[in-house]
Amino acid sequence: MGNTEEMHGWTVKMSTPSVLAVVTVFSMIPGGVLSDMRGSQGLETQQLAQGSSHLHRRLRRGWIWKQLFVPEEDPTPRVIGQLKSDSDRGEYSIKYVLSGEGAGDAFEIDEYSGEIRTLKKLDREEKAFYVLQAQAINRRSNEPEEPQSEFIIKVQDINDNVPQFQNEPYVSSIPEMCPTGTTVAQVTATDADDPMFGNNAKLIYSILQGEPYFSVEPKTGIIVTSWPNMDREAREQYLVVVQVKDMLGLSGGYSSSTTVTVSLTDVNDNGPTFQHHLYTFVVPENAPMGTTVGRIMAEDGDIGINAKMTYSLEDDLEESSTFIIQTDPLTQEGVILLVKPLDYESKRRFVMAAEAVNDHVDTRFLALEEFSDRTTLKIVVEDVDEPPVFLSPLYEWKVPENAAVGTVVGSVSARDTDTVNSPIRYAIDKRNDATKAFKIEPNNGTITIAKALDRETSNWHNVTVEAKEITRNHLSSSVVVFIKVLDINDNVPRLARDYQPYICEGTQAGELIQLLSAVDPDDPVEGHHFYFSMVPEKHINPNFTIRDNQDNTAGIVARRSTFTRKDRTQYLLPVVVADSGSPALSSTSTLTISVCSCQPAGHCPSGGVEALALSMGLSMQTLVGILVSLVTLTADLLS
Ligand SMILES: *[C@@H]1O[C@H](CO)[C@@H](O)[C@H](O)[C@H]1NC(C)=O
Ligand SMILES: *[C@@H]1O[C@H](CO)[C@@H](O)[C@H](O)[C@H]1NC(C)=O
Ligand SMILES: CC(=O)N[C@H]1CO[C@H](CO)[C@@H](O)[C@@H]1O
Repeated sequence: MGNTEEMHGWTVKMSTPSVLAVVTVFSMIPGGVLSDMRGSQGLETQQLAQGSSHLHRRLRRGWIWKQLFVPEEDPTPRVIGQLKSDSDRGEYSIKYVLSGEGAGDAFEIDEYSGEIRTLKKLDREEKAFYVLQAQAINRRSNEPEEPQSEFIIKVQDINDNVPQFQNEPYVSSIPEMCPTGTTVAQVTATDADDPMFGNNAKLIYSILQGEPYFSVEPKTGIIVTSWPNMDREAREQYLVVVQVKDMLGLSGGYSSSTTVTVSLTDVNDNGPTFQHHLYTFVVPENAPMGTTVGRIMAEDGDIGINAKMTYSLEDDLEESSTFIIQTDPLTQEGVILLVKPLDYESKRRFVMAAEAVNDHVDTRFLALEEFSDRTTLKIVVEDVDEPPVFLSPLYEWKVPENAAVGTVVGSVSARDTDTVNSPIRYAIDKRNDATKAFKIEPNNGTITIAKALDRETSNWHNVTVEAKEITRNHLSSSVVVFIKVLDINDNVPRLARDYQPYICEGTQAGELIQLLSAVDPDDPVEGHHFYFSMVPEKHINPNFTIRDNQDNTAGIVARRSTFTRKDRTQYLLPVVVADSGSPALSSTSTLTISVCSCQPAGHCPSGGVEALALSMGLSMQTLVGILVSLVTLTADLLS
C-alpha cells in the first residue's frame, strides 16, 4: 500500500503502513512561503497550510521541504518513503545522499532508489523529530542534480506512556458536617505521550473507591464531597481511590490510581450526655473536708475543645453547700468534693442535681439546650462508730484540803453520739495518777476523794479520765480533770530560824537586840500575817520586851541598861508567834539571850555560845550538846 506524489523537482513517495495514512509533502519556495502539495487529513498540514491556499500549485523548482512520518517504538526496519529527482529516469544515473540528524544511524537512504528506511526503534518521548538533508548527485558529472533538500522525519506518537500522579501522597482534612460539594483535594496526573496527537495524553479522572461520599471532577481531578452530614463520630477517615486514564478513558488506554487520605476534623455536634439518671455515692460521716466523694462523667462524642465541659451542682440547697463539683481538666470528669462536715445522726442522705455544659457552644450544629445534660446525685452518709464525747472539753474543780475521804469532788459525763447509744464506763488513767488521791464511779463519772489531801504536799491533782464504750469497738476518749486543793490553816507558824540572841554589856534601854521573823507552810489567800508577843505573865518582864513591827517581823528590845555578865550570863525569853488564820494557830519558842562583853569591837564574835563558854569554862562540844538538848526540851514543852 503506497501513495505517490508527483512534484516538480522532487517526488516523495510515502511508504505508509495502515496507521500512517497521512502523507504530507510541502514544497517550500525560497523566501519561506509554503505550499500545500497535498493535504489529505494531517492536522499539521492544515495548520501549516493556512493562509497559503492562494499559492497552490505555484511551484517552482528549488527548495523542497518535506515531512515524513515514522511510528515510534517499531522495532522492524522499514521503508518510510522515497525521494526521487525529476531528472531520475531510472538509469541509476542519480546518487541519493542523506545527511543530518539520525542519518546513517536511525535512517538510511538507498543511493539508487532514494528509498528512506528506518534502522532502529525510535522513541518519540526521547526525540520527536529529525531534520535531514537529501542530495541528488549526477553520477556522471558528480554535480548536484537538484539543490539540496531539507526535510523532517517526524516520530509519530503511540500511547506508550502510563499517566502518573504527581505530588503523592495526597492527604486532606475537611470538617465533619460540611456541605455537599466541599472541595477536598485536587489530584493531578501527567502523561508523557504527545498531548497534541490523538488522545494519548488526554486524561480522565474517576473514582474507584470512596463513593458515595466523594466524587471527582473527570477533567480537573478536583475531589468534592457528595454526601451530606458526614459524621466524624461515626467514621473519621476515608481512603478515596482515584483512577486516571488516558485515551479520554476509552478502553485500550493506560491507567493508574492514587489514594487520597481524607480525615474529618471535629466540630461541636455533640453535647454532654450522662449515661445514668442517678449516681449514688457513699461517704463515711467522718470523712475529712476535701474528700473526693465520687466522680461522674458525661460523655461527649466530640474531641478537643468541643468535648470540654464544666460541671455544676444545683444551688440554693443545703446539699450544694456541703458538696462542690469540680471539673477534672484531664479526664473531663466531674469530681464531687466534701466541703462541710457530715453527721450521720443529723442527715443521712443528700440528693441534688448535677449539670454538665459544653464550654464551647456552636448552635450551627445543635440547639443551645442540647449542649448540656443533667443527672441526679445521691450521696449516702455512712455511720461511723465514733468515740464518746465529753460534755465539757476539760473540768476544773476545787476541793479544800481537809475535805473528808469519800467527799464528792464532781462528776464527768461523756456520751456516745452514735445512733446505737452505747453505755459508757469511766476510769482514771493510772499512768499519770501517782497520788491515787481520787477515785471515780465507773458508771456515772462521779469523782470522790480516796485519800486525805494535803495542799502543802500537792496543791494540784490533774488526772486524766477515760470514757469507754462498753459495746461495739470499745472506742474511748479522755479528758483532763484539774483538781485544785484549797488551803486551810493547818500549820503552826514558827520562828524563821534558830535565833541565838545576845546582849552586850552596856547596852542601853530601848536598844534592839534581835530582829525576828516567822514561817508558815500554809498559803492563805490574803497572804501571811504573823503576830509576835511575850507570854502573858503576872509581872511584866523588866529586862526585855518584844516590839511587833506589823510587817511580819518583830524586835527584841532591852528594857534596862545594866546588863553585866557578873550579874547574870543568860536570860530565857519565850516568844509567841501567831498566824491570822481562822482559827489562828500559834507557837511559842523560848530564846536564850546571852550576855556578852562585846570587847573589843563592841560585838560578840560567837554570840551567846562564846560568852557562855568563857564564863563557865566548859568545852565547846559539851556546850553544843547542852544547847541542842535545851532547844529540844523547849520545843517539846511548847508543842
Ligand atoms: C453515782 O453512783 C454512785 C454509786 O452507785 C452513787 O452513790 C451516786 O449517788 C451516783 N451519783 C450520781 C450523781 O448519780
Ligand atoms: C495541774 O494543772 C494546773 C493548771 O493548769 C497547773 O498549774 C499545775 O502545774 C498542774 N500540776 C501538775 C502536777 O501537773
Ligand atoms: C523575868 C526575868 O528574867 N527577870 C530577871 C530580870 O533580871 C534580874 C536581875 O538579873 C533577875 O533577877 C530577874 O529574874
